[in-house]
Amino acid sequence: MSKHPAGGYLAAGGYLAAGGYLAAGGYHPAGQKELHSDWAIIAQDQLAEECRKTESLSQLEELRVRTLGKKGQLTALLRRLGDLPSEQRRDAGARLNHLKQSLEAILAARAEVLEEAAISRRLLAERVDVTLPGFQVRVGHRHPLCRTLEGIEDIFLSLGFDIVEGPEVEWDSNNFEALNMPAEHPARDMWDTYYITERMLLRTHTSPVQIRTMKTRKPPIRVIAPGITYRHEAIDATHMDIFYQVEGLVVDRGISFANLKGVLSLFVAEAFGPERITKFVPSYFPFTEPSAEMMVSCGLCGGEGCSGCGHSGWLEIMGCGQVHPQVLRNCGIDPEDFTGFAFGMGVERIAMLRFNIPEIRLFLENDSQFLKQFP
Ligand code: FA5
Repeated sequence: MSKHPAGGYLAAGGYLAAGGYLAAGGYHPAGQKELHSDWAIIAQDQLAEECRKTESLSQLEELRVRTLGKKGQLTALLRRLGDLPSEQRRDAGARLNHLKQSLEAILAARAEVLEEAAISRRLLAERVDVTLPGFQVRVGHRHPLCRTLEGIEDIFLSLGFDIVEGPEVEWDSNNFEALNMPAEHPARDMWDTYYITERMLLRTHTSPVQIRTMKTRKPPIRVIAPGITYRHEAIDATHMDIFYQVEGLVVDRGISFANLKGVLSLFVAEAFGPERITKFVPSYFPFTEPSAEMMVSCGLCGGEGCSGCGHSGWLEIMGCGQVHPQVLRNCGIDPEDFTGFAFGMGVERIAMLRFNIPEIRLFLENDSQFLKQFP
C-alpha cells in the first residue's frame, strides 16, 4: 500500500502526481474521488495547452518525446500499470491508453497546424514579386567587323552581285601570275607574303578569286568575294598582317570605267551616307588598266583636314580599275568581246571609317570595353 498511497485505481493519481504536466495527479490528491476520475481530461487539457504554445515542429517534437517518448511521462505511467492490483489494472490501463490516443491526436493536430504554417511562411518568403524590376541580361552581339562585312555584302547583293569564295591558301599562279605578275615582276614587292611551298602561299589579296571565277564562269559575271588575306607587313595603326578584303568583279559586254564609278559611288553613298563625296585618283595595279584608288571625304573633319585623314580631307578606301585585257585572256575570255571592272577594299579600313576607329589592332584584341561600344 505504501506504493499506492491513494489506494484503489485512483492510485493512478499517485503516479500522475509524480511527474510534470501529468501533475494532473496534483489535482486529485488521495481521497478526492470526484476529481480523480477527471485526471485524464486534465492531463489532456494541459497537453493541449502546451501544444498551443509550441511555435515550431521541433518544439512540438520535444513535447512529444517528453510525454509519449520512451522515457516520457505517460510511458512511465504505462510501465507502472503492472504495479497496480490486478482488479484496478484493467480500468487504469484502459484510461491510460485512451489518454495516450487523445494525446497523440492532439499532437498530430498541432503538427498539422505547424506544418501548414511552415508551408505558408515558406510560400510567403519565396513569393515572386512580378512588379520588381528585372535583372538586365547582357546579350552578345556581332563583332563590328562582321557587321561591316555583312553590310558590304548586303549592298552588293541588292545591286545584283553574287557572293563567291576562294581558298586562303592559294597557288602563286592565281595570286600573281594570272594577275599579270609573272615571277620576278617588281609589283610582287607590294604584296610580300608567307610562302607554304615555292608555288603555294597565303593569298595576299582576294584578287585570285577573280581568276578562279573567270576560269569557271562565263560572262556576264557580277560577283563579290569576301575573305581573309595575309601579308608580310609591318603592323601599325592602319596595317595588319592578316585582314579582310572584299573583291568585286564585273565582266560583260560594254562595261566601262563609267560603270565602275557608278557602282562604287552607289556603294559609298549606301555605306557612309550621301553627304560623303568621292574621287578616283590614278594608281597602278598590274591586273587593271586604267587603275585608280577610290577616296572618300573624311567623316571626322568633313573634308577640312584633320589628324584622322593626315590633314588631306580624304581617305583611301579601295583599289579599282578596268580588268586588264591580259588577265581576261589568261582566263580564256576574249578582251575584244568582253570588258570588265574590278575593285578590292579592306574591310577593317571600311569599319574604321564607318565607326571612326583610329586603330586597326583594336579589332583583334577582343577587349570587351571596345567591342561593347558597337552593339
Ligand atoms: C589590292 O590588294 C588589290 N588586290 C585591290 C584591287 C582589286 C585593285 C581589284 C584593283 C582591282 P591594296 O594592296 O591596295 O590592293 O589593298 C586593297 C585594300 O586593302 C586597301 O585599300 C586597304 O583598304 C586594304 N589593305 C591593304 N593592306 C592592308 C593592311 N596591311 N592592313 C589592313 N588593310 C589593308
